[in-house]
Amino acid sequence: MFLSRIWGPKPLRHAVVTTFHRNGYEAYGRRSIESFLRHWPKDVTLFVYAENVEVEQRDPRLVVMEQTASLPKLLQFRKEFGGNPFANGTDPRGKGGENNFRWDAIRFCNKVFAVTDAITRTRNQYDQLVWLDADTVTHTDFPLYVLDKLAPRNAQLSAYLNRKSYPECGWVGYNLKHPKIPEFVERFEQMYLSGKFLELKESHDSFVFWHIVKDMERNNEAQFKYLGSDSATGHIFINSILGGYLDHLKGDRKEDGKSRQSDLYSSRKEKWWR
Ligand SMILES: [Mn+2]
Repeated sequence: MFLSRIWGPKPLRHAVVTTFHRNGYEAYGRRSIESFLRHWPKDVTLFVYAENVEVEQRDPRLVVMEQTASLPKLLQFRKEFGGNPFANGTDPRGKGGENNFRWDAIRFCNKVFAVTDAITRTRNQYDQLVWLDADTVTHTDFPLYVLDKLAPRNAQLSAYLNRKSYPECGWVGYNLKHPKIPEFVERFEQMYLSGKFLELKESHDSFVFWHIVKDMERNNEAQFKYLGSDSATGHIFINSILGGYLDHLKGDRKEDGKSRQSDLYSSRKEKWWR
């Protein structure tokens, strides 16, 4: 045990990042942070970009940043596209109607600019940065070895929950030591800032992420680690290894504080799910 600590591979250093606004903090963010502090390994840091809300928890593992002061590119994007209906839920091709999340770049770009800023900020001190949606609850102690196992390694730039269509980006692990990570950051930001998102079939963060990583994979710029399944549809997060430790309260599950039994592909043994 001690010898492997001395002579074995250096343990990975992990950080986590999330964001929420005032209502999000009250509805799920507060609980998400509390459950993180209770159940995650003691040396994992949580970075939070908080929009117009004071986070009440205090902990050495919790770093809270004020969103608008920290993310000038997010403000720039909102200023430029805030009044554009095609960045606010309207299908630029006129087929998908209005108020559809698929074309709501303004709503989901918070995640994009928070994660790109966090990658840049944490790149020198950590090995893996995990994007974790704030509408998640950690229900069971999350062991460090599982976090290590989930992490992208070597040529893998990211580890994500793939499924039949665009991935589930409630959890995305980034390999901060990958040589192409600064380029990924640049591409993710520029897809939005340049207006190129308007040319894609959909423009929420998960679709744009998918577009970039598939392109990088095709061009042999990077490899990826698949945490989901290409044949899976629906609620892949809680049906993956992550469901043993976390729940993801998608949509109206936020009101129940828990996902539904019918969200599970097959029954899970953990106490949370019984
Ligand atoms: Mn979510």
